[in-house]
Amino acid sequence: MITLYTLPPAFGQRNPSPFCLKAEMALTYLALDFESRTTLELNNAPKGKAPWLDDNGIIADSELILAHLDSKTNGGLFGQLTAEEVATGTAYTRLVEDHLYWMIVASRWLDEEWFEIVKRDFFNSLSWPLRKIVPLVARRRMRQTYDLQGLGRHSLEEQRTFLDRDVKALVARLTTHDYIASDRLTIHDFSVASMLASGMDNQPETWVSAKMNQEQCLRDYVERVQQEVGVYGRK
Ligand SMILES: N[C@@H](CCC(=O)N[C@@H](CS)C(=O)NCC(=O)O)C(=O)O
Repeated sequence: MITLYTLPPAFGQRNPSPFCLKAEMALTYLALDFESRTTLELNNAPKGKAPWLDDNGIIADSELILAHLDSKTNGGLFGQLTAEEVATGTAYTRLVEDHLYWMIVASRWLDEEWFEIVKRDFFNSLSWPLRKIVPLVARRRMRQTYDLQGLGRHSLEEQRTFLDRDVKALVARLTTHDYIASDRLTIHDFSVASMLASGMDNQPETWVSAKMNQEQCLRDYVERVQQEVGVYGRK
């Protein structure tokens, strides 16, 4: 049996991790039998991050998981794609996973009011005094990571202008195409729609959710992909 390790529900979402949701979509799309196990204990995770997969061996990282599933199913994910679909899909995937993602994380962890939700959903089950200490240590690490990534060096106003450009690029693409890589559903939609779902469906809205939710074509796209695959990030 294949086991997918993911984060537990949080922030009003069934699956708050875009990378975990993407892996879940791929497994479901391929109609593979699998079970999900949720954990917040990432210190002992194979690469310190979720998701990871146990399929007679451990595969950690959503992109590596998709590559593994593709070869396991003889090209079930990438096999039918044109070179242009792969190129466009990869470029948009990098945009959302290596740029937009960091603002989604920062809007949850580094906003003073929203950090209360992170504490409630991720750390409330810890015993005293860990409940007090662990969130502060985790948040300091998150701040350092955001700073090293580079976005964390900018003012919030400047970060909003970066978000604006990412959203404009996605809107431009998705007003002229039903899916991100072409006019049909591909593996790249699992990456992009999962990321947008994670960004949009936070309850209450973060500053990133508020911006994204203004764009009806993004909402329609996320809904279309989730419906087609039958896997939803929201509850
Ligand atoms: N490149 C990785 C990214 C995974 C990732 O960043 N996962 C987040 C949850 S959305 C995580 O586990 N973060 C914990 C940490 O960085 O300490 C993938 O595609 O799987």
